[in-house]
Amino acid sequence: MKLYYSGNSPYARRPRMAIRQFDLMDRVEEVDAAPLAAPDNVLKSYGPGGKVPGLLTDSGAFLCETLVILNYLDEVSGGRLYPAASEQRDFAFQIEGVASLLMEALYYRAHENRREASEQSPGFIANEAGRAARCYDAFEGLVDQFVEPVNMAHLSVVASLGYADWRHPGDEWRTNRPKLTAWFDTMMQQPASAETKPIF
Ligand SMILES: N[C@@H](CCC(=O)N[C@@H](CS)C(=O)NCC(=O)O)C(=O)O
Repeated sequence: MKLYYSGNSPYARRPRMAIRQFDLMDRVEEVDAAPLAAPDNVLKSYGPGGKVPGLLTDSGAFLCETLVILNYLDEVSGGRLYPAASEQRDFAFQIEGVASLLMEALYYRAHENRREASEQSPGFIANEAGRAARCYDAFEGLVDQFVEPVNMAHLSVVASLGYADWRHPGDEWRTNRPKLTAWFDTMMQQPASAETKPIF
């Protein structure tokens, strides 16, 4: 299998963390697909999206969308990415859903921020900033329940918060969120987090 990624992509970071945390390094080869904007980028030959992450399976299917890829890797790993017990599994999916929507809110706000001032929508930026703040608060409220062993939802939270550090330092998500801050610092000591953190 081949996992197409680009260096600082927060979305691609999630399957990259998964293959490290859940011992899939010998099953999945990582391929750096940058620069994504190149007209002849290989991703466009595999499907219409042209985005990372993308997973080329051993049967030749090309999977796009982070959550689809993580679901596939969970199967490949024999169910190691998420808890087996239904209550814990449901909770992990709840957390991962919030991590995903946080990442999306951060991603589109970052793009909006980079547009010419005359093209920006202050309303859009404020709405997405508010959504992100609610996600940070939700995690601060739930982090006591992020118990060992590490699962994919935990890694997705780390990826989203790491992306906030890179693209939205002004959010200062650590302020008044001491439990989330301490948990994040501990998680960053794990190889899956440390080896994939964005460089900026
Ligand atoms: N919904 C997608 C989003 C993936 C995404 O937006 N990836 C960005 C990099 S972080 C990308 O490939 N951008 C290239 C482009 O927009 O052409 C997912 O969950 O995987």
